[in-house]
Order: sequence, then C-alpha cells, then structure tokens
Amino acid sequence: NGSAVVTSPQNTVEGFVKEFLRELSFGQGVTLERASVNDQYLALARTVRQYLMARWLETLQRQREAQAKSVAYLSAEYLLGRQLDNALLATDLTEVVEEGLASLGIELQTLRDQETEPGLGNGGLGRLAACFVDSLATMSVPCIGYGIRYDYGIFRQTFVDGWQVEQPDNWLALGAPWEFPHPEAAVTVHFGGRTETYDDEGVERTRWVHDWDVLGVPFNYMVPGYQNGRVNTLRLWSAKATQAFDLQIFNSGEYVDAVRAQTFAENISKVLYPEDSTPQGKELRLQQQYFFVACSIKDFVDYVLPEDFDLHRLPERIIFQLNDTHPVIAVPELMRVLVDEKKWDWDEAWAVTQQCFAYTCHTLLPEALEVWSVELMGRLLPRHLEIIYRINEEFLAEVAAKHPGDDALLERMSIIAERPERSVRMAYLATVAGSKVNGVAALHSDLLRDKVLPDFSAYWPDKFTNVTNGVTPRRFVRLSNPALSELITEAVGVGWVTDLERLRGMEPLADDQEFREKFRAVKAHNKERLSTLLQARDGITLPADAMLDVMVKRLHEYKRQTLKVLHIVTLYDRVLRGELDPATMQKRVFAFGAKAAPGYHMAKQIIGLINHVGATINDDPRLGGALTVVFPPNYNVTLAETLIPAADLSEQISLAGKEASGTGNMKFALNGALTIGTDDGANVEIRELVGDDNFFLFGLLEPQVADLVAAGYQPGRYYEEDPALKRAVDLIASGTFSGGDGSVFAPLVQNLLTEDRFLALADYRSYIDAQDRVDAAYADVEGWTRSAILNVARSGFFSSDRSMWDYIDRIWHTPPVVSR
Ligand code: 26Q
Repeated sequence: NGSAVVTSPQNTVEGFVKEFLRELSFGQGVTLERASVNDQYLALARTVRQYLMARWLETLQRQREAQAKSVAYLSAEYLLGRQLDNALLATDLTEVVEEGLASLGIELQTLRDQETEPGLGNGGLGRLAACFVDSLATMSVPCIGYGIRYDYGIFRQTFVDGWQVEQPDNWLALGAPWEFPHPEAAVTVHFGGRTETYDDEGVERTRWVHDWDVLGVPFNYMVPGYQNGRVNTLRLWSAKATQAFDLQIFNSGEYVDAVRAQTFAENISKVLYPEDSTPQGKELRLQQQYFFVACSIKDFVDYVLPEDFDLHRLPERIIFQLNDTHPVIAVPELMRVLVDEKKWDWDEAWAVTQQCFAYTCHTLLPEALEVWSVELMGRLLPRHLEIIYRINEEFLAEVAAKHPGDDALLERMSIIAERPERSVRMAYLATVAGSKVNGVAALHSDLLRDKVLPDFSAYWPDKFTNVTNGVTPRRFVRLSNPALSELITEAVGVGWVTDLERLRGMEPLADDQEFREKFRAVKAHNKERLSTLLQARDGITLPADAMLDVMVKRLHEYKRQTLKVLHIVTLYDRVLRGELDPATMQKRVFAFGAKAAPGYHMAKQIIGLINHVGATINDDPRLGGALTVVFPPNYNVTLAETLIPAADLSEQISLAGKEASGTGNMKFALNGALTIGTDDGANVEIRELVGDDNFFLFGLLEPQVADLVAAGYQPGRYYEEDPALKRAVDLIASGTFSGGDGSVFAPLVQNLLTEDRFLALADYRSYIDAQDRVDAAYADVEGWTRSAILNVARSGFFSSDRSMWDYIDRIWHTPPVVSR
C-alpha cells in the first residue's frame, strides 16, 4: 500500500507550527524574522497541502483498486478562486492555523489576502466547472478535471476615466504553491501535415503525417472533498516545445530564431481567450482546444487505465463530459486513436466513442455556437477533419434512410455547414457523438430542444435532458458568509454544508421575530465587511443604511446592464423634477461588477456609461447621497465572495430566452438577497421555489419576446410613448453624464433607439414598476427580512451537489467510491 509512506503532520497547534516553520526554512529558505508576507503565505500553503497529501495518495490508490467508472470533465476553463481557505475548510484546520499563526505574531487574514486567485475562466461556465469538481470530491465520486494551465488568466480590469483598460493577469508571478508539475509525464501532441493511406497487411488504413508537435506538461491540483478524506485531481496542461521541434530548427543554424521559435509552441497555453459569447474562430484557440483534449485522452488511456486494459470496455471506466463545445475535438481524436493507432474497425470504434461522451450546452445565442472553418481545421488537423466528414456521412446516410427524399432536413442537420463559409458545426458534432445532450436550466433545456436543435431532438428524443446548474455551498455560503453560516447551523445543525435541502428547516424561523433580528444583524455585518474591503481595495466609501442593489456578471447586451442604468437615470430624473424627495426616498447603493471582452466595443461603451453616470450622480448635491453608484474594477471570484453576502437585491434582468441559466442568481438567493428578475434561465426555478411573494418578476415572457421580434420590434415606439423613458434616454443623449458632450454615448443611444437587439426598451416600464415595488417592500423591514430568510431556506436545490446527483443519475452512472 503506497499510502503508508505518507503521514500527515499532527493536527494540533504545535504540530502545525512545527511544520510551518520547517516549510519557511527548508521550503522558502528564510527565517521567521526575515520572512516576507509572501514567504509566509507560500510556506502556509505548502504546510496546509501536506495535510491533504496522504488523502490524495489514498484516493488514487483506492480508485485504482476499485476500478470504478470515473468522470473526466473536459473544460477549457476552471475559475477556481483562491485555494487556501477552501483547503483549510476541507481539512478543518482553520482554527488550528489561526491560533498557530497568531502564536508567531502572524494574522491568518493577511496571508489569505496574499493569494492571487487563479482566474482560468471567463465567468459562469468556468466557475461551474470549479463548483462541479468540488461537489464530486465532496460526494466521493471519482473525477478527473482536465483543462489548460494558462500562464495568463482572465485579464485584470482597470478603469481610466471610467473606460475599461485591460492588464495582463500574471497569476503565477509570486509562486504557485498549489500545483504539482510533472514534466517527466509530458505527452506529445501533433499538429498540421497531411494524411495518407497505406496497406496494412491487406487492409487499407489511413495515417496522419503530422508536421509539428508540442509537449503537454501536466500540472496537478488537489481537489479536496469537504472533510471526507477524499482528494480528487484537476490536471491542467501546459505547452512546452519538444526536443524534435528544437532540433529541427536549431539544426538550421539560426540559433536565435530557433530560441524564438520555441515560444511558438509555448504560446498555446499562454493566455485565456477573454471572449465568452462571440467566438472569433482564431487558430490559436483551436490549437488550445485540441492540445488539452489530446493530452487528456492520451493521459487517461495510457496512464490512468491499467496497462493491459481492453479498450472495448472503455465506457465502463470513463465518461468524458464536454463542457460546451470547446473540447468537442475530443470526439474525432478518440476515433483517431482507436481506428488509426489501435487499428479498430470504424463501426466498433464509433460504438465505443458514442458511449464515452456527453455534451452540455451553455448558450442560446446563435452567434455563440462554435463553428470552425473547414479550411482552418484541414490545415491544423487534417486527419480529424477527415474523420468528422466520415462521421457526418454515416450520420446523414442514417437520417436519409429514415426520411427519404428530405434533402432540406439533411442540409439542416449536416455537421458541415456550406454557408457563409464551409465549416464544422461543433454543437452538431457533439450532439451526434454524445450519449446525452443537456441544457443547464429547465427553460434552457426546453429551448435547446425546441429552438436550437429541433431536428436532432425529434430524431433522438431520449438523448435530450436537463440538469439545472448549482453552486457549491462550501465556497459560496460556508466560506464566504461565516455569519450566516453560524446562524444556519444554530437553526438546523451542521449537516447543511453537504446536504443543502436541510435549509428547509429554517422556514418556520422566518416568522420568528428574534431570528429575523439576528438575520438582519448578519446582513449588516456583511455590509460592514464589504465596506471595509472596498475602502481598502479601491478607496470606495459606501454610505450606511442603504439598500444594496447588485448586478455582477460579464458585460453583455443580452444581460442588459443598460436597463439597470435606465432605472438609475430615471430615479435621478425623478429627484431633479421634484417627484422624489431625496430626504425621504429609499436610499440605494447600486453596485456593478463586470468585465467586457476587449474587442466588444458596445460592452465597453456600457462600462463607460455606468462609470460616467456614477460619477455624475455620486457628486450631485441635489441627491443628498440618496443614490450611489459603485463599480469596483476587476470583479472576480474573490470579490464576489464579499459582495454577494452583503447584497439585499439581486439583479437578474436578461431578456427572457437568452440567459441559459445564470449561477450568480443562485448565490444571491442562498445568501438572503431577493431577486428582481425576468422569466429566464434558472430564475424560473428560483421563483418557483422561493415563491412569487419573495421574488420580483418583470418583463416579457420568452414566447412574447419571440412574437414581438417576429412582428418587427420597433424600440423607437417605446421611447416615444413613455415620457419617463424618453427623458432617461435624452439625459444620456444630451451629454448630462459626459460633460455636456452628447457624442460620447451617441453610438449606444443610437443602437437603443433603432436596434435594441435585446428589447431593453420593451421591458423598461415593467422593470421600473417592479423596482417601485421593491422600494415599497424594502420599507417593510420585517416583511423583507421574512422574504430574505425564505429565499435562503428554499434554495437548497441550487447546491451543485444536487446537480452532480442529477448528472450521475441521468447521464454518467458513476457511483461514489466510498471509504474503507
Ligand atoms: C469559445 C470559442 C472561442 C473563444 C471563446 C469561447 C467561449 C468561452 C467561454 C465561449 C463561451 C464561454 C463561456 C460561456 C458561459 O460562461 N456561459 C454561461 O454558462 C453558465 C454556466 O452554465 C450559465 O449559467 C450562463 O447562463 C451562461 O451564459
């Protein structure tokens, strides 16, 4: 038993201090007296991970023995957030460490704040992957997360005069104590070249004559379960130039060029693409996708499985879950391995491959569906393109046999699109290859079935299913909201951390006056904590006793940050016109957090608008501080952890039918904010669960949106017919927020009045009326608190543990491997 060689340090203050001091001297090479905060942080991280090591090795061992089926989660993004606190929680070491550090005159919080979060994702999809691997570890389900170790994660956002400016996110600069590099286990990945056929003892086969290659170096990360002795693995791949690559170029004698050429290979894992909704079809992006997927398949087949494993039984041991289409190139890659390398027949390879994949779709926007031009794919991955063509041929032949003569159907279902450019439709490939296809919220799965992939769902009705997203209660309640956690534990016991439906036990306490007071004290405490953070982080001062109204998410037109701005401007206008008295009106702080894709000009305009409106309103003495707009830059997981627990109101105002699920919406409800939201994504399920009385619904329903668009939507008519809307738009257009210069926001205004793709103007009146109801409800302190408590008590469904059970039950069939 290999695990016997590792023993954890003693789980006591003395045991911890001894190990911490050893890490400082032998790991960091410094004395306590001379150690910097970073030295202390790195030593602490290395000490804490020691406590996880025996469990990690034991988990691997146990899994090998059990020969259980594993989930291989394939995701181009993992938005992990900081690791230290999560590791302390998993090992239940927080108090020991706090005390031990204090005995050395060190504050734990100072070291927590030294950690740079790994921002290896854009937003919802990447954070979801991080929640899922947390839940699987906590549930003792075997899982390997596969992804890319980007040298640079999502950019650091700064504002210059209110406009977004991006800075590189050098998250590795101060050391990376949570990763375990394994250069000796690197795998080679090929690119380019051509294919040729050859005679293999009378059988004609194809081989790929590749042109260049790259090494994939695995970096392992621990994924600790919550106090259950289990540690799963996240394996992120980093690109290195190969020897062959070096030699080839160095031999040409151009030494300096050769060294420079190395960086070409290493560019593959250099940077995360910061787009999250309109993929640009960039070559490097396809290289990234193939790179990590090829490494992962090779890793699983050659190293994770036993040496003599019969690959015909692969579906008994693995399910590759495709996190959106980004890893779909894994499908032709597995086919290539089985057909070209293992020399299987096409049909038997296809039968196995189909059982090994399942696909999750995360979007409804047509422009977000990934396609790759045949030209590019043929140049980079010629053999994969051939395999995709063959998959398509056989699939269409099958469809044609069932629907003779329906050429239009064949054209619609073809994996290869002919227009506007011949290209591969990755979502179709995933759907054809996957054993299951799921959406991420009930409404989304319905729309996916009926609007995005209607021909496929008619063809394979049983392939389509729903798994509503969830979030991990460890990070997003237990760690991020200690005060609420204590109150919940008082009310229902400690079990809720791994069994979130137990929050239901709090329901009766919504009617308990004393409990409501405690609940309000928790909110007040969290606002205080946020206030302190924003002051230190950004020099932002939050006014006291205001409603905290929060909209945090990526900046996108479909999410409608602009609608939020129109509300703020309307309130401003009402005060200026004397319709509202700043002395008596509901005091509000509007908090925004949002990054715009660097090339998305309209999104950047909207960021500029929010900041300019904020600057004007915050400074206007006529408002007497009744309205405040704050927009701390660089919203990330770490900021979310302090911001969300302080919120009173959660803004989930996307146009109905556009937000696949949302997961921020769940985090807010679980932390006792009320939602103002449209009938979209998981909002639908949140409202059903928390009840109509505890949710502010507004806006068109999805079918109404479809009808309005079909009838020819004219935003100008709403502008003309609603005087308050007209005044709000005119204030922006006239330069009120841009020093009198109306041209600054002219493109945005013009777009709203003539196009307004996401119907902000159509939902304006309904939104404003709902906001007025929010103000009235907030004035009823006891009623509001009651609703907030009910939001918490009824949101247990949104644990990612429940999502994982649903995947296991409907898609994966991977039972937990329990401890001996
Ligand atoms: C693809 C190709 C090229 C470059 C970038 C991309 C790319 C990267 C990231 C495309 C999409 C994304 C991210 C999408 C995303 O985060 N979607 C969100 O997923 C959440 C989890 O399911 C949902 O809750 C959100 O509704 C959905 O918007």
